[in-house]
Amino acid sequence: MRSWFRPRISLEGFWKFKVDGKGMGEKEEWFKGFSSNDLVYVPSSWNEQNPEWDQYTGVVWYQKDVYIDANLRNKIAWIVFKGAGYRTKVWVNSVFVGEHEGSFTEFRFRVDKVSYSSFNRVVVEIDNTPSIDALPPARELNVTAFDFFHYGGIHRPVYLEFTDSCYIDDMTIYTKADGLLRTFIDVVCGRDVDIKIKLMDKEMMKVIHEEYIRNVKPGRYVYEKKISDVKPWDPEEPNLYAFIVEVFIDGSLRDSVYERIGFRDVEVKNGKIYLNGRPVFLKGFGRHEDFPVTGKHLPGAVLVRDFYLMKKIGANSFRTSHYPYSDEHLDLADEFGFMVILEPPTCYSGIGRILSRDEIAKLFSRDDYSAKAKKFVEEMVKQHKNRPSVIIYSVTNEPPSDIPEVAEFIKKLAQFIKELDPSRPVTFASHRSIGDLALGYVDVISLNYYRGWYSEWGDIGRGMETMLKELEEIHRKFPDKPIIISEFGADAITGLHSDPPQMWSEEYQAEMLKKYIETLTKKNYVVGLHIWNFADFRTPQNPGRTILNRKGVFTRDRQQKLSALIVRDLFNKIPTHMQQ
Ligand code: BDP
Repeated sequence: MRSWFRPRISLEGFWKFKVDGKGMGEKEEWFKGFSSNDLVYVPSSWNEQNPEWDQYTGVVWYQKDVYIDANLRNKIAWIVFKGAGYRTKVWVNSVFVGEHEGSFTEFRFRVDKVSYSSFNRVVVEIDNTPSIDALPPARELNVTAFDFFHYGGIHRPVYLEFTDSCYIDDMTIYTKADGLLRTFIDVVCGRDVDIKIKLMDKEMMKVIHEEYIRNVKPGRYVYEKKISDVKPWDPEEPNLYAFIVEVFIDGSLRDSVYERIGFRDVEVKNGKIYLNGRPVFLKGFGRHEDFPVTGKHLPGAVLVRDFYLMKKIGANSFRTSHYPYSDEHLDLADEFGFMVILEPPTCYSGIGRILSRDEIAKLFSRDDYSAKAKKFVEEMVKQHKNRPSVIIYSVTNEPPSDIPEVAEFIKKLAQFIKELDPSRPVTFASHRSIGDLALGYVDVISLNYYRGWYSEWGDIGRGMETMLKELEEIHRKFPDKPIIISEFGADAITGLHSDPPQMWSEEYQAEMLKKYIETLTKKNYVVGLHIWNFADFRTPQNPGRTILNRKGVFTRDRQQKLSALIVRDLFNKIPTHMQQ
Protein backbone atom coordinates (compact mmCIF):
# COMPACT_ATOMS: atom_id res chain seq x y z
CA MET A 1 0.00 0.00 0.00
CA ARG A 2 1.18 3.49 -0.75
CA SER A 3 0.16 6.84 0.64
CA TRP A 4 0.97 10.45 -0.08
CA PHE A 5 -1.20 11.49 2.86
CA ARG A 6 0.54 9.84 5.79
CA PRO A 7 3.43 11.91 7.15
CA ARG A 8 6.74 10.15 6.78
CA ILE A 9 10.26 10.67 8.04
CA SER A 10 12.92 8.93 6.02
CA LEU A 11 15.72 7.21 7.92
CA GLU A 12 17.93 6.90 4.88
CA GLY A 13 21.45 8.18 5.35
CA PHE A 14 24.44 7.45 7.55
CA TRP A 15 23.85 5.42 10.72
CA LYS A 16 26.20 4.69 13.59
CA PHE A 17 27.38 1.09 13.20
CA LYS A 18 29.03 -1.50 15.40
CA VAL A 19 30.08 -5.07 14.78
CA ASP A 20 29.12 -7.27 17.74
CA GLY A 21 31.45 -10.19 17.10
CA LYS A 22 30.98 -11.64 20.59
CA GLY A 23 27.20 -11.11 20.72
CA MET A 24 27.46 -8.93 23.87
CA GLY A 25 25.24 -6.09 22.69
CA GLU A 26 21.97 -7.15 24.27
CA LYS A 27 23.57 -8.01 27.61
CA GLU A 28 25.42 -4.70 27.63
CA GLU A 29 22.21 -2.89 26.65
CA TRP A 30 23.47 -1.36 23.43
CA PHE A 31 19.81 -0.85 22.55
CA LYS A 32 19.90 2.20 24.84
CA GLY A 33 22.60 3.64 22.62
CA PHE A 34 26.15 2.53 21.97
CA SER A 35 29.43 4.22 21.26
CA SER A 36 31.24 3.66 18.00
CA ASN A 37 33.08 5.71 15.43
CA ASP A 38 31.92 3.53 12.56
CA LEU A 39 29.34 4.68 10.05
CA VAL A 40 27.31 2.73 7.54
CA TYR A 41 24.93 3.90 4.81
CA VAL A 42 21.27 2.84 4.72
CA PRO A 43 19.85 1.43 2.47
CA SER A 44 22.66 -0.94 1.47
CA SER A 45 24.26 -4.11 2.76
CA TRP A 46 27.10 -3.49 5.20
CA ASN A 47 29.59 -5.89 3.60
CA GLU A 48 31.20 -3.91 0.81
CA GLN A 49 31.07 -0.56 2.62
CA ASN A 50 34.28 -1.56 4.41
CA PRO A 51 36.52 -4.46 3.31
CA GLU A 52 36.90 -5.36 6.99
CA TRP A 53 33.18 -6.10 7.24
CA ASP A 54 32.99 -7.93 3.93
CA GLN A 55 33.31 -11.50 5.15
CA TYR A 56 31.55 -10.89 8.47
CA THR A 57 28.36 -12.79 9.22
CA GLY A 58 26.90 -12.38 12.65
CA VAL A 59 25.45 -9.64 14.80
CA VAL A 60 25.78 -5.92 14.06
CA TRP A 61 24.11 -2.83 15.50
CA TYR A 62 22.75 0.30 13.81
CA GLN A 63 21.78 3.54 15.52
CA LYS A 64 20.18 6.78 14.35
CA ASP A 65 18.56 9.71 16.14
CA VAL A 66 15.52 11.20 14.52
CA TYR A 67 13.68 14.42 15.32
CA ILE A 68 9.88 14.16 15.56
CA ASP A 69 7.85 17.34 15.48
CA ALA A 70 5.05 18.11 17.96
CA ASN A 71 2.44 18.36 15.19
CA LEU A 72 2.57 14.56 14.91
CA ARG A 73 1.60 14.14 18.55
CA ASN A 74 -1.90 12.78 18.04
CA LYS A 75 -0.93 10.14 15.57
CA ILE A 76 0.19 6.52 15.77
CA ALA A 77 3.89 6.18 14.92
CA TRP A 78 5.13 3.17 12.95
CA ILE A 79 8.62 2.20 11.98
CA VAL A 80 8.65 0.59 8.54
CA PHE A 81 11.46 -1.53 7.10
CA LYS A 82 11.15 -2.39 3.41
CA GLY A 83 13.78 -5.11 3.83
CA ALA A 84 16.48 -5.87 6.40
CA GLY A 85 18.00 -8.98 7.72
CA TYR A 86 18.35 -11.72 8.25
CA ARG A 87 16.97 -11.28 11.80
CA THR A 88 16.11 -7.76 12.85
CA LYS A 89 15.31 -6.44 16.34
CA VAL A 90 14.28 -2.84 16.84
CA TRP A 91 14.27 -0.50 19.84
CA VAL A 92 13.03 3.07 19.90
CA ASN A 93 14.03 5.20 22.90
CA SER A 94 15.35 2.03 24.60
CA VAL A 95 11.96 0.29 24.28
CA PHE A 96 11.82 -2.93 22.29
CA VAL A 97 9.27 -2.53 19.47
CA GLY A 98 9.57 -5.83 17.60
CA GLU A 99 11.58 -8.37 15.67
CA HIS A 100 11.39 -9.94 12.24
CA GLU A 101 12.92 -12.88 10.44
CA GLY A 102 13.68 -12.74 6.71
CA SER A 103 15.52 -10.24 4.57
CA PHE A 104 13.25 -9.58 1.64
CA THR A 105 9.82 -8.48 2.78
CA GLU A 106 8.42 -5.37 4.41
CA PHE A 107 7.69 -5.28 8.13
CA ARG A 108 6.41 -2.57 10.44
CA PHE A 109 6.19 -2.07 14.18
CA ARG A 110 4.04 0.30 16.15
CA VAL A 111 6.10 2.71 18.25
CA ASP A 112 4.37 3.80 21.44
CA LYS A 113 7.07 5.68 23.30
CA VAL A 114 7.71 8.70 21.12
CA SER A 115 9.25 12.01 22.27
CA TYR A 116 7.83 14.98 20.39
CA SER A 117 9.76 18.16 19.63
CA SER A 118 12.88 16.19 20.34
CA PHE A 119 15.16 13.45 19.10
CA ASN A 120 14.23 9.78 19.29
CA ARG A 121 16.85 7.07 19.28
CA VAL A 122 16.34 4.17 16.88
CA VAL A 123 18.60 1.17 17.52
CA VAL A 124 18.53 -1.90 15.29
CA GLU A 125 20.25 -5.22 15.88
CA ILE A 126 20.77 -7.40 12.84
CA ASP A 127 21.93 -10.98 12.91
CA ASN A 128 22.73 -12.73 9.64
CA THR A 129 24.47 -15.77 11.11
CA PRO A 130 24.11 -18.59 8.56
CA SER A 131 21.71 -21.27 9.69
CA ILE A 132 20.16 -24.45 8.34
CA ASP A 133 16.76 -23.30 9.59
CA ALA A 134 17.01 -19.97 7.81
CA LEU A 135 15.31 -19.28 4.49
CA PRO A 136 17.38 -19.82 2.47
CA PRO A 137 19.55 -22.26 4.46
CA ALA A 138 23.31 -22.01 4.96
CA ARG A 139 25.96 -23.56 7.15
CA GLU A 140 28.66 -20.90 6.74
CA LEU A 141 29.25 -17.80 4.66
CA ASN A 142 30.76 -19.95 1.91
CA VAL A 143 28.78 -23.11 2.54
CA THR A 144 25.27 -22.22 1.50
CA ALA A 145 22.28 -23.83 -0.19
CA PHE A 146 22.17 -20.84 -2.51
CA ASP A 147 24.50 -19.41 -5.10
CA PHE A 148 24.46 -15.72 -4.16
CA PHE A 149 26.46 -13.81 -1.60
CA HIS A 150 25.01 -13.82 1.90
CA TYR A 151 24.89 -10.06 2.45
CA GLY A 152 23.53 -8.53 5.64
CA GLY A 153 22.06 -5.25 6.74
CA ILE A 154 19.28 -2.75 6.16
CA HIS A 155 19.34 -3.02 2.42
CA ARG A 156 16.01 -1.38 1.62
CA PRO A 157 14.46 1.93 2.72
CA VAL A 158 13.39 2.47 6.31
CA TYR A 159 11.14 5.26 7.56
CA LEU A 160 8.76 6.39 10.26
CA GLU A 161 5.15 6.65 9.19
CA PHE A 162 2.31 8.31 11.07
CA THR A 163 -1.33 7.33 10.87
CA ASP A 164 -4.50 8.45 12.51
CA SER A 165 -6.07 6.03 15.00
CA CYS A 166 -8.48 5.21 12.16
CA TYR A 167 -6.62 3.85 9.18
CA ILE A 168 -6.56 1.30 6.39
CA ASP A 169 -4.48 -1.67 7.45
CA ASP A 170 -4.41 -3.48 4.12
CA MET A 171 -6.22 -3.82 0.85
CA THR A 172 -6.46 -6.62 -1.66
CA ILE A 173 -7.46 -5.80 -5.19
CA TYR A 174 -8.43 -8.36 -7.81
CA THR A 175 -9.10 -7.17 -11.34
CA LYS A 176 -10.26 -8.55 -14.65
CA ALA A 177 -9.41 -7.30 -18.10
CA ASP A 178 -13.07 -6.38 -18.65
CA GLY A 179 -12.95 -3.81 -15.86
CA LEU A 180 -14.14 -5.93 -12.95
CA LEU A 181 -12.79 -4.78 -9.61
CA ARG A 182 -13.08 -6.92 -6.50
CA THR A 183 -11.49 -5.40 -3.43
CA PHE A 184 -11.13 -6.16 0.26
CA ILE A 185 -10.43 -3.15 2.41
CA ASP A 186 -9.32 -3.66 6.01
CA VAL A 187 -10.43 -0.73 8.16
CA VAL A 188 -9.10 -0.19 11.69
CA CYS A 189 -11.10 2.20 13.87
CA GLY A 190 -12.98 2.34 17.15
CA ARG A 191 -16.17 3.40 15.35
CA ASP A 192 -17.88 3.34 11.96
CA VAL A 193 -16.26 5.45 9.26
CA ASP A 194 -17.15 6.75 5.82
CA ILE A 195 -14.92 5.73 2.97
CA LYS A 196 -14.38 7.24 -0.44
CA ILE A 197 -13.28 4.97 -3.25
CA LYS A 198 -11.68 6.46 -6.30
CA LEU A 199 -10.29 5.01 -9.48
CA MET A 200 -8.05 7.49 -11.22
CA ASP A 201 -5.70 7.46 -14.16
CA LYS A 202 -2.06 6.66 -13.49
CA GLU A 203 -1.06 10.29 -13.01
CA MET A 204 -3.97 10.77 -10.59
CA MET A 205 -5.28 13.66 -12.64
CA LYS A 206 -8.54 12.23 -13.90
CA VAL A 207 -11.25 10.55 -11.84
CA ILE A 208 -12.65 7.52 -13.65
CA HIS A 209 -14.96 6.32 -10.92
CA GLU A 210 -15.80 7.63 -7.47
CA GLU A 211 -18.07 6.48 -4.69
CA TYR A 212 -18.69 7.67 -1.14
CA ILE A 213 -19.83 4.95 1.23
CA ARG A 214 -21.27 5.87 4.62
CA ASN A 215 -21.14 4.01 7.93
CA VAL A 216 -18.61 1.35 7.11
CA LYS A 217 -17.96 -0.95 10.05
CA PRO A 218 -14.36 -1.51 11.12
CA GLY A 219 -12.97 -4.79 9.80
CA ARG A 220 -13.06 -6.07 6.25
CA TYR A 221 -15.14 -4.18 3.72
CA VAL A 222 -15.77 -5.79 0.34
CA TYR A 223 -16.17 -3.47 -2.61
CA GLU A 224 -17.02 -4.72 -6.08
CA LYS A 225 -17.63 -2.80 -9.24
CA LYS A 226 -17.47 -3.23 -12.97
CA ILE A 227 -15.75 -0.22 -14.46
CA SER A 228 -16.41 0.43 -18.10
CA ASP A 229 -13.90 1.91 -20.48
CA VAL A 230 -10.69 0.79 -18.81
CA LYS A 231 -7.80 -0.37 -20.94
CA PRO A 232 -6.25 -3.70 -19.89
CA TRP A 233 -2.68 -4.03 -18.60
CA ASP A 234 -0.61 -5.91 -21.14
CA PRO A 235 3.16 -6.18 -21.72
CA GLU A 236 2.78 -4.22 -24.93
CA GLU A 237 0.56 -1.59 -23.35
CA PRO A 238 1.01 -1.60 -19.57
CA ASN A 239 -1.98 0.59 -18.68
CA LEU A 240 -1.94 1.47 -14.99
CA TYR A 241 -4.54 3.10 -12.79
CA ALA A 242 -4.59 4.39 -9.23
CA PHE A 243 -7.06 2.81 -6.82
CA ILE A 244 -7.49 5.15 -3.88
CA VAL A 245 -9.28 4.61 -0.58
CA GLU A 246 -9.92 7.50 1.81
CA VAL A 247 -11.25 7.28 5.35
CA PHE A 248 -13.48 10.05 6.72
CA ILE A 249 -14.94 10.70 10.15
CA ASP A 250 -17.58 13.40 10.34
CA GLY A 251 -16.40 14.70 7.01
CA SER A 252 -12.74 15.03 7.98
CA LEU A 253 -10.11 13.03 6.11
CA ARG A 254 -8.23 10.60 8.39
CA ASP A 255 -6.38 8.32 6.00
CA SER A 256 -5.72 7.97 2.31
CA VAL A 257 -3.94 5.04 0.70
CA TYR A 258 -3.63 3.83 -2.85
CA GLU A 259 -2.27 1.14 -5.11
CA ARG A 260 -1.25 1.25 -8.74
CA ILE A 261 -3.28 -1.41 -10.42
CA GLY A 262 -3.84 -2.86 -13.88
CA PHE A 263 -6.83 -4.70 -15.26
CA ARG A 264 -5.83 -8.10 -16.53
CA ASP A 265 -6.68 -11.82 -16.56
CA VAL A 266 -4.20 -14.67 -16.10
CA GLU A 267 -5.16 -18.24 -16.79
CA VAL A 268 -3.42 -21.52 -17.52
CA LYS A 269 -5.26 -23.85 -19.89
CA ASN A 270 -4.58 -26.03 -22.93
CA GLY A 271 -0.89 -26.10 -22.12
CA LYS A 272 -0.53 -22.31 -22.41
CA ILE A 273 -0.41 -19.25 -20.18
CA TYR A 274 -3.15 -16.83 -21.20
CA LEU A 275 -2.99 -13.15 -20.48
CA ASN A 276 -6.20 -11.32 -21.26
CA GLY A 277 -7.40 -14.28 -23.28
CA ARG A 278 -4.28 -14.57 -25.46
CA PRO A 279 -1.43 -17.06 -24.98
CA VAL A 280 1.86 -15.39 -24.09
CA PHE A 281 5.51 -16.37 -24.40
CA LEU A 282 7.75 -15.34 -21.51
CA LYS A 283 11.22 -14.33 -22.67
CA GLY A 284 13.64 -12.90 -20.20
CA PHE A 285 15.87 -13.65 -17.29
CA GLY A 286 16.43 -14.85 -13.81
CA ARG A 287 17.80 -11.76 -12.10
CA HIS A 288 19.41 -10.83 -8.78
CA GLU A 289 19.46 -7.77 -6.58
CA ASP A 290 23.21 -7.37 -6.47
CA PHE A 291 25.50 -4.44 -7.19
CA PRO A 292 29.04 -3.38 -6.32
CA VAL A 293 29.33 -1.67 -2.92
CA THR A 294 25.56 -1.41 -2.29
CA GLY A 295 25.32 -5.22 -2.15
CA LYS A 296 21.69 -6.32 -1.97
CA HIS A 297 20.42 -2.80 -2.62
CA LEU A 298 19.81 -2.03 -6.27
CA PRO A 299 19.81 1.77 -6.56
CA GLY A 300 16.99 3.32 -8.60
CA ALA A 301 19.32 4.47 -11.36
CA VAL A 302 20.64 0.93 -11.83
CA LEU A 303 17.11 -0.41 -11.96
CA VAL A 304 16.18 2.06 -14.66
CA ARG A 305 19.22 1.03 -16.71
CA ASP A 306 18.31 -2.63 -16.21
CA PHE A 307 14.79 -2.15 -17.49
CA TYR A 308 15.98 -0.26 -20.58
CA LEU A 309 18.57 -2.97 -21.23
CA MET A 310 15.96 -5.69 -20.79
CA LYS A 311 13.58 -3.87 -23.15
CA LYS A 312 16.27 -3.43 -25.78
CA ILE A 313 17.26 -7.07 -25.65
CA GLY A 314 13.64 -8.03 -26.30
CA ALA A 315 12.77 -9.43 -22.85
CA ASN A 316 9.23 -9.22 -21.53
CA SER A 317 9.54 -11.07 -18.25
CA PHE A 318 11.71 -12.17 -15.32
CA ARG A 319 11.63 -14.26 -12.18
CA THR A 320 12.48 -12.74 -8.80
CA SER A 321 15.13 -15.40 -8.30
CA HIS A 322 15.52 -16.23 -5.42
CA TYR A 323 13.61 -13.86 -3.12
CA PRO A 324 10.96 -11.15 -3.44
CA TYR A 325 12.47 -8.02 -4.98
CA SER A 326 12.10 -4.46 -3.73
CA ASP A 327 9.00 -2.36 -4.32
CA GLU A 328 11.02 -0.06 -6.60
CA HIS A 329 12.10 -3.07 -8.68
CA LEU A 330 8.56 -4.37 -9.09
CA ASP A 331 7.12 -0.88 -9.59
CA LEU A 332 9.21 -0.70 -12.74
CA ALA A 333 7.93 -4.11 -13.83
CA ASP A 334 4.35 -2.79 -13.53
CA GLU A 335 5.35 0.35 -15.38
CA PHE A 336 7.42 -1.23 -18.18
CA GLY A 337 4.99 -4.11 -18.72
CA PHE A 338 7.16 -6.99 -17.53
CA MET A 339 5.49 -10.28 -16.59
CA VAL A 340 6.95 -11.40 -13.28
CA ILE A 341 7.24 -14.79 -11.64
CA LEU A 342 7.41 -13.93 -7.95
CA GLU A 343 9.51 -16.24 -5.80
CA PRO A 344 10.14 -16.38 -2.02
CA PRO A 345 13.60 -17.10 -0.52
CA THR A 346 12.97 -20.85 -0.35
CA CYS A 347 16.06 -21.58 -2.42
CA TYR A 348 17.63 -25.03 -2.09
CA SER A 349 20.02 -25.40 -5.05
CA GLY A 350 23.02 -26.64 -3.08
CA ILE A 351 21.30 -28.13 -0.04
CA GLY A 352 22.77 -31.52 -0.88
CA ARG A 353 26.17 -30.04 0.00
CA ILE A 354 25.10 -29.20 3.54
CA LEU A 355 22.60 -31.91 4.50
CA SER A 356 22.25 -35.64 3.86
CA ARG A 357 19.09 -36.98 2.22
CA ASP A 358 17.79 -38.15 5.58
CA GLU A 359 18.43 -34.77 7.16
CA ILE A 360 16.66 -33.09 4.24
CA ALA A 361 13.64 -35.38 4.63
CA LYS A 362 13.51 -34.56 8.34
CA LEU A 363 13.84 -30.80 7.83
CA PHE A 364 11.08 -30.63 5.23
CA SER A 365 8.73 -32.76 7.36
CA ARG A 366 8.99 -30.49 10.37
CA ASP A 367 5.76 -28.58 11.05
CA ASP A 368 7.59 -25.52 12.34
CA TYR A 369 9.66 -25.49 9.15
CA SER A 370 6.65 -25.48 6.84
CA ALA A 371 4.99 -22.91 9.10
CA LYS A 372 8.01 -20.68 8.62
CA ALA A 373 7.97 -21.16 4.84
CA LYS A 374 4.26 -20.30 4.83
CA LYS A 375 4.91 -17.14 6.82
CA PHE A 376 7.55 -16.03 4.32
CA VAL A 377 5.20 -16.75 1.42
CA GLU A 378 2.36 -14.92 3.15
CA GLU A 379 4.44 -11.78 3.66
CA MET A 380 5.51 -11.88 0.01
CA VAL A 381 1.94 -12.22 -1.25
CA LYS A 382 0.69 -9.49 1.08
CA GLN A 383 3.25 -7.03 -0.22
CA HIS A 384 2.94 -7.69 -3.94
CA LYS A 385 -0.55 -9.17 -4.48
CA ASN A 386 -1.93 -6.03 -6.11
CA ARG A 387 0.68 -5.81 -8.85
CA PRO A 388 -0.45 -6.45 -12.42
CA SER A 389 3.10 -7.51 -13.34
CA VAL A 390 3.05 -10.50 -10.98
CA ILE A 391 1.34 -13.17 -13.07
CA ILE A 392 2.73 -16.38 -11.51
CA TYR A 393 4.01 -17.41 -8.08
CA SER A 394 6.99 -19.74 -7.83
CA VAL A 395 6.99 -21.45 -4.44
CA THR A 396 10.63 -22.55 -4.39
CA ASN A 397 13.83 -22.82 -6.41
CA GLU A 398 15.65 -26.09 -6.99
CA PRO A 399 14.26 -28.08 -4.08
CA PRO A 400 15.54 -31.66 -3.74
CA SER A 401 12.09 -32.82 -4.83
CA ASP A 402 13.14 -36.29 -5.82
CA ILE A 403 12.70 -36.88 -2.07
CA PRO A 404 9.02 -37.64 -1.21
CA GLU A 405 8.98 -35.44 1.93
CA VAL A 406 10.17 -32.47 -0.13
CA ALA A 407 7.55 -33.10 -2.81
CA GLU A 408 4.91 -33.13 -0.06
CA PHE A 409 6.25 -29.81 1.27
CA ILE A 410 5.90 -28.27 -2.20
CA LYS A 411 2.38 -29.63 -2.55
CA LYS A 412 1.36 -27.99 0.73
CA LEU A 413 3.08 -24.71 -0.10
CA ALA A 414 1.40 -24.59 -3.51
CA GLN A 415 -2.01 -25.22 -1.92
CA PHE A 416 -1.32 -22.60 0.71
CA ILE A 417 -0.44 -19.90 -1.78
CA LYS A 418 -3.60 -20.70 -3.76
CA GLU A 419 -5.68 -20.26 -0.62
CA LEU A 420 -4.04 -16.90 -0.04
CA ASP A 421 -4.48 -15.80 -3.63
CA PRO A 422 -6.56 -17.94 -5.97
CA SER A 423 -6.06 -15.49 -8.84
CA ARG A 424 -2.58 -16.55 -9.97
CA PRO A 425 -1.10 -19.81 -11.26
CA VAL A 426 1.69 -21.48 -9.31
CA THR A 427 5.00 -23.02 -10.31
CA PHE A 428 8.40 -23.87 -8.84
CA ALA A 429 11.80 -24.04 -10.54
CA SER A 430 12.92 -27.66 -10.70
CA HIS A 431 16.38 -29.01 -11.43
CA ARG A 432 15.44 -32.64 -10.91
CA SER A 433 14.00 -33.02 -14.42
CA ILE A 434 12.26 -36.38 -14.93
CA GLY A 435 13.17 -37.42 -11.39
CA ASP A 436 11.10 -34.65 -9.81
CA LEU A 437 8.17 -35.92 -7.76
CA ALA A 438 6.39 -32.57 -7.42
CA LEU A 439 5.84 -31.46 -11.02
CA GLY A 440 2.21 -32.56 -10.90
CA TYR A 441 1.41 -30.26 -7.98
CA VAL A 442 1.75 -26.99 -9.87
CA ASP A 443 0.02 -25.33 -12.83
CA VAL A 444 3.13 -24.46 -14.80
CA ILE A 445 6.24 -26.65 -14.95
CA SER A 446 9.46 -24.67 -14.68
CA LEU A 447 12.72 -26.46 -15.41
CA ASN A 448 16.30 -25.36 -14.89
CA TYR A 449 18.73 -26.99 -17.33
CA TYR A 450 22.50 -26.60 -17.56
CA ARG A 451 23.30 -29.43 -19.94
CA GLY A 452 26.39 -28.39 -21.88
CA TRP A 453 27.66 -26.57 -18.80
CA TYR A 454 27.46 -28.56 -15.55
CA SER A 455 27.23 -31.80 -17.52
CA GLU A 456 28.37 -32.66 -21.08
CA TRP A 457 31.26 -30.19 -20.55
CA GLY A 458 32.22 -28.34 -23.71
CA ASP A 459 29.62 -30.18 -25.78
CA ILE A 460 26.51 -28.09 -26.17
CA GLY A 461 25.05 -30.35 -28.88
CA ARG A 462 25.23 -33.48 -26.76
CA GLY A 463 23.94 -31.61 -23.71
CA MET A 464 20.93 -30.43 -25.64
CA GLU A 465 20.16 -33.88 -27.00
CA THR A 466 19.87 -35.26 -23.46
CA MET A 467 17.83 -32.29 -22.32
CA LEU A 468 15.39 -32.61 -25.23
CA LYS A 469 14.81 -36.30 -24.51
CA GLU A 470 13.98 -35.51 -20.88
CA LEU A 471 11.81 -32.59 -21.88
CA GLU A 472 9.76 -34.73 -24.27
CA GLU A 473 9.27 -37.27 -21.53
CA ILE A 474 8.05 -34.63 -19.08
CA HIS A 475 5.70 -33.23 -21.71
CA ARG A 476 4.31 -36.70 -22.43
CA LYS A 477 3.64 -37.16 -18.73
CA PHE A 478 2.02 -33.73 -18.28
CA PRO A 479 0.65 -32.85 -21.72
CA ASP A 480 -1.64 -30.10 -20.40
CA LYS A 481 0.94 -28.24 -18.40
CA PRO A 482 2.88 -25.42 -20.06
CA ILE A 483 6.66 -25.61 -19.58
CA ILE A 484 9.01 -22.72 -18.91
CA ILE A 485 12.75 -23.26 -19.09
CA SER A 486 13.34 -21.13 -16.04
CA GLU A 487 17.15 -21.28 -16.12
CA PHE A 488 19.76 -22.08 -18.73
CA GLY A 489 23.11 -20.50 -19.31
CA ALA A 490 26.88 -20.60 -19.18
CA ASP A 491 29.52 -18.52 -17.44
CA ALA A 492 31.50 -16.11 -19.59
CA ILE A 493 34.32 -13.93 -18.37
CA THR A 494 34.04 -10.69 -20.25
CA GLY A 495 37.02 -10.24 -22.58
CA LEU A 496 37.82 -13.95 -22.69
CA HIS A 497 37.56 -15.09 -26.31
CA SER A 498 37.99 -18.44 -27.91
CA ASP A 499 37.72 -19.86 -31.41
CA PRO A 500 36.42 -22.54 -31.30
CA PRO A 501 34.06 -21.61 -28.48
CA GLN A 502 35.32 -23.08 -25.21
CA MET A 503 33.79 -22.96 -21.77
CA TRP A 504 34.09 -19.58 -19.95
CA SER A 505 34.60 -17.66 -23.21
CA GLU A 506 32.11 -15.10 -24.46
CA GLU A 507 31.70 -17.21 -27.60
CA TYR A 508 30.72 -20.36 -25.70
CA GLN A 509 28.07 -18.52 -23.72
CA ALA A 510 26.67 -16.89 -26.87
CA GLU A 511 26.64 -20.21 -28.71
CA MET A 512 24.91 -22.02 -25.90
CA LEU A 513 22.19 -19.41 -25.45
CA LYS A 514 21.64 -19.32 -29.22
CA LYS A 515 21.25 -23.07 -29.53
CA TYR A 516 18.91 -23.30 -26.55
CA ILE A 517 16.72 -20.43 -27.74
CA GLU A 518 16.57 -21.60 -31.37
CA THR A 519 15.71 -25.17 -30.44
CA LEU A 520 13.34 -24.58 -27.55
CA THR A 521 11.19 -21.99 -29.31
CA LYS A 522 10.28 -24.75 -31.77
CA LYS A 523 8.62 -26.82 -29.04
CA ASN A 524 5.02 -25.74 -28.80
CA TYR A 525 4.70 -26.78 -25.16
CA VAL A 526 7.55 -24.45 -24.16
CA VAL A 527 5.95 -21.12 -23.24
CA GLY A 528 8.90 -19.34 -21.68
CA LEU A 529 12.67 -19.01 -21.71
CA HIS A 530 14.50 -17.33 -18.87
CA ILE A 531 18.24 -17.03 -19.31
CA TRP A 532 20.35 -17.40 -16.22
CA ASN A 533 21.28 -14.58 -15.54
CA PHE A 534 20.65 -10.99 -16.56
CA ALA A 535 23.95 -9.78 -15.01
CA ASP A 536 26.98 -11.25 -13.25
CA PHE A 537 26.48 -11.37 -9.50
CA ARG A 538 28.52 -12.03 -6.39
CA THR A 539 28.57 -15.51 -4.87
CA PRO A 540 30.05 -17.36 -1.92
CA GLN A 541 33.68 -18.38 -2.51
CA ASN A 542 34.26 -21.79 -4.06
CA PRO A 543 36.44 -23.25 -6.81
CA GLY A 544 33.60 -23.03 -9.36
CA ARG A 545 33.25 -19.26 -9.07
CA THR A 546 35.55 -16.35 -9.87
CA ILE A 547 34.19 -14.12 -7.09
CA LEU A 548 31.14 -13.63 -9.31
CA ASN A 549 28.79 -16.03 -11.02
CA ARG A 550 29.57 -15.04 -14.62
CA LYS A 551 26.42 -16.27 -16.28
CA GLY A 552 25.26 -12.70 -16.82
CA VAL A 553 24.54 -11.58 -20.33
CA PHE A 554 25.67 -8.26 -18.88
CA THR A 555 28.57 -7.70 -16.53
CA ARG A 556 27.96 -6.76 -12.92
CA ASP A 557 28.27 -3.10 -13.91
CA ARG A 558 25.77 -3.61 -16.71
CA GLN A 559 27.96 -3.66 -19.84
CA GLN A 560 27.00 -6.11 -22.55
CA LYS A 561 28.82 -9.32 -23.37
CA LEU A 562 28.84 -10.88 -26.83
CA SER A 563 25.81 -12.96 -25.86
CA ALA A 564 23.71 -9.83 -25.32
CA LEU A 565 23.91 -9.07 -29.04
CA ILE A 566 23.01 -12.62 -30.02
CA VAL A 567 20.11 -12.79 -27.57
CA ARG A 568 18.87 -9.39 -28.73
CA ASP A 569 18.45 -10.68 -32.28
CA LEU A 570 16.73 -13.86 -31.15
CA PHE A 571 14.45 -12.46 -28.44
CA ASN A 572 13.26 -9.60 -30.60
CA LYS A 573 11.98 -12.09 -33.16
CA ILE A 574 9.82 -13.94 -30.62
CA PRO A 575 6.38 -12.31 -30.28
CA THR A 576 4.93 -11.88 -26.79
CA HIS A 577 1.56 -13.09 -28.00
CA MET A 578 1.75 -16.62 -29.35
CA GLN A 579 -0.39 -18.11 -32.10
CA GLN A 580 -3.69 -19.31 -30.60
C1 BDP B 1 21.00 -22.92 -10.40
C2 BDP B 1 20.47 -21.98 -9.34
C3 BDP B 1 21.07 -20.58 -9.42
C4 BDP B 1 22.55 -20.67 -9.70
C5 BDP B 1 22.73 -21.34 -11.06
C6 BDP B 1 24.20 -21.48 -11.43
O1 BDP B 1 19.07 -21.91 -9.35
O2 BDP B 1 20.81 -19.88 -8.24
O3 BDP B 1 23.19 -19.45 -9.68
O4 BDP B 1 22.15 -22.61 -11.06
O5 BDP B 1 24.78 -22.48 -11.01
O6 BDP B 1 21.36 -24.09 -9.77
O7 BDP B 1 24.73 -20.63 -12.09
